[in-house]
Amino acid sequence: MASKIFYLLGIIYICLLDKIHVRGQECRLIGKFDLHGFLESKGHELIIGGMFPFHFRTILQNDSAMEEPKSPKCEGFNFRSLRWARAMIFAINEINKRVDILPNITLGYQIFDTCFTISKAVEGTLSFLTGQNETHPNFRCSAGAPLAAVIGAGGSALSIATARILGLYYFPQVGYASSCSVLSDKFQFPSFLRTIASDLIQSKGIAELVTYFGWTWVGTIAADDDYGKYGIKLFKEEVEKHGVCISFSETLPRIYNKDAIDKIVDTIRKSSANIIVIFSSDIDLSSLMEAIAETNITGKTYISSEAWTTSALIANPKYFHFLGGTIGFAVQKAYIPGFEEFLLNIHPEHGNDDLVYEFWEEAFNCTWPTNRALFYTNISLEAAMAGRKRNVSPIPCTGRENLNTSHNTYKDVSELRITYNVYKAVYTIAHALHNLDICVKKYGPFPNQECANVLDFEPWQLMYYLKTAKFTLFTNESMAFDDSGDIKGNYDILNWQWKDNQTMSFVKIGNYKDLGAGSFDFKIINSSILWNTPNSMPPRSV
Ligand code: TCR
Repeated sequence: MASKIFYLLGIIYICLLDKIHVRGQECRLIGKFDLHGFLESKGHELIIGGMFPFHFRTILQNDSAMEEPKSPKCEGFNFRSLRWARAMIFAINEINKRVDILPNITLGYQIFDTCFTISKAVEGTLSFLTGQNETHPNFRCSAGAPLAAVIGAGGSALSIATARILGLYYFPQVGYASSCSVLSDKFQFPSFLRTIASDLIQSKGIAELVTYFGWTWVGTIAADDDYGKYGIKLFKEEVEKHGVCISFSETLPRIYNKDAIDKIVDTIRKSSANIIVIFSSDIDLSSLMEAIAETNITGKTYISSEAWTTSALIANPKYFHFLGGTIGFAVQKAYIPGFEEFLLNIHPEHGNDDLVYEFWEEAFNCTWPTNRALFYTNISLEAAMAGRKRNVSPIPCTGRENLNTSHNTYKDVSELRITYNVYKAVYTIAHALHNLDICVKKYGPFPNQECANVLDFEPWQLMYYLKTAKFTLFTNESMAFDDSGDIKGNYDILNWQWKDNQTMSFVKIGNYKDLGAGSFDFKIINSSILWNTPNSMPPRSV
């Protein structure tokens, strides 16, 4: 029964591999937010793991064979992914307060930073599964309570790498942004499910859009990862069936390379194709956009894949003159009641968490002395700055900076799409655990009609309940997974229209929905499209 003990929930354990000790031992806390939420413990605890790209990249380190290799540090703070992680915590808090889902279980979380790199994601996965000196997976005891499932790992390349490891143990993983079609292959990724549809559907949709407007000559650009390459491959296969020709196919460099970017810009300039389809994350695309902005290339219409359709990084005023009129696919969005207040309720003084300090410093362009105690003893800013690796602002943070008046992607709740997928992933796991918990003795799904025990189950037992999970979200949207662990694709088609010189608005001009059995609902409202062409008419690309 629910115990009446109140205690502080919401400790986010972001543990480094070299520091993590599982089996209930010490786990170095480098992230701890949300210390102001008091929740009634419902009794036993289960942990959900999470992986998010809080940083854009790892810092390249000098290779030295003379010392023990260290896990690289990361840089480039990613506001958007902090919002995703906070959505995970928000959903967990919501479920913990509910009496109709898991009434006797309190969910906790353990979250790792993938730094947008495969190696960090793999490192996090191994930390989930093992202890410091352990070679055997130990997923029942991670972070003091049993680890039930993992959410993540973000981009497809990262999920593919981590799903191969987790799949060995049939350990449940629920992706929120990994849309690459290969992840549907259950021989390779037996324990992977996702709350985002496979790009198979999106690529078909983009192909349908291209043929709808009669464009027969298009260029393509792909990120140099599984997402970009498979997305463009499927798109090409689809359009070629309709006689569309590919004028050029370029791949974005993974690591910034000026010559490679200049070559792509040159190809775009020389090509007579006016339609350019780009499958890439916004992070990988930003250097190309930066380079195009420095040229006078206009008159092209870009077709965006879901990962950059509503990206604040790309929908930036400095790119408006050539990106207005972009058409893109986007997954369903939702307004999540209470989430905005939850996002704003973040402050470094609520817990001494490196990630929140970093967030604050980046959001307000100021420097917080190394820790709170030092701050209050008036340590000099120079002393605080010494020992910092990243560039810091010479302005000290006061703690009175106001998040309400700052502009950043973290607190922008107007386009909760991947954020909503994270929320769905948490609910999927909670519903599966709940169904496992309410199994009636002698009527269970396992051999001899056995049930599993929610306090001591095997990963494959939870997999059964995840695959069969069916529930309705507060938006009335129903969730269910097919045999590949996929959900049905349902996209908004958005058009980039600038409102003034400050903001780009993403106007819905249609939709593309998988109705099942090979049929799709494709709708476009031509009259609401803004075309960035001299005569404001649809471009021709033949
Ligand atoms: N699938 C991409 C990653 C990704 C993403 C996003 C990243 C998607 N949507 C939005 C940042 C923001 C879709 C992948 O790699 O599978």
